Amino acid sequence: MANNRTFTMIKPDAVKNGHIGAIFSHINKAGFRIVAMKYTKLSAEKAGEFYAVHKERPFYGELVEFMSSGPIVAAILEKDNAVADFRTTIGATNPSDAAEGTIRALYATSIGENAVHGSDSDENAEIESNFHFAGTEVFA
Ligand code: 3AN
Repeated sequence: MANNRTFTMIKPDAVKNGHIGAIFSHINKAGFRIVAMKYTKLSAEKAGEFYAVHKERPFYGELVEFMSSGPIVAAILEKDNAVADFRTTIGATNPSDAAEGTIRALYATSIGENAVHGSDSDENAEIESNFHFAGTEVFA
């Protein structure tokens, strides 16, 4: 994937708290275009697979349980410098460290339930996009 796309999920906490619309509005205002989107729910098995890189971390079980606890929205976003710019738009992993006005500062409740996912590299953006959207149409 070129450096103009990233992958995001609106996590179960933000969906449950009614923030889907506000978060996508924020994403659009930050200059990203949505090129694929899906309202779905991860099984524990699928969530475990998605977060396999964190398998050895102490919070892995909690993370898998949370990410499979309710519906999510998965999306592919397009913008120049998408991965880095989206990480800036969402803010730090822990909402109490997230810069003012970022999505996590506005909508996250804790380090574990932090409202949104954003890919951390072009390579992972491609892997994560394929995880959710392989075989479905992505609009340019
Ligand atoms: P980010 O999502 O900002 O890239 P990572 O990759 O370090 O952060 O962590 C992946 C996910 O794991 C986070 N979005 C968060 O939901 C969860 N997580 C990270 N650190 C902790 C922690 N100390 N306790 C509970 N959950 C955590």
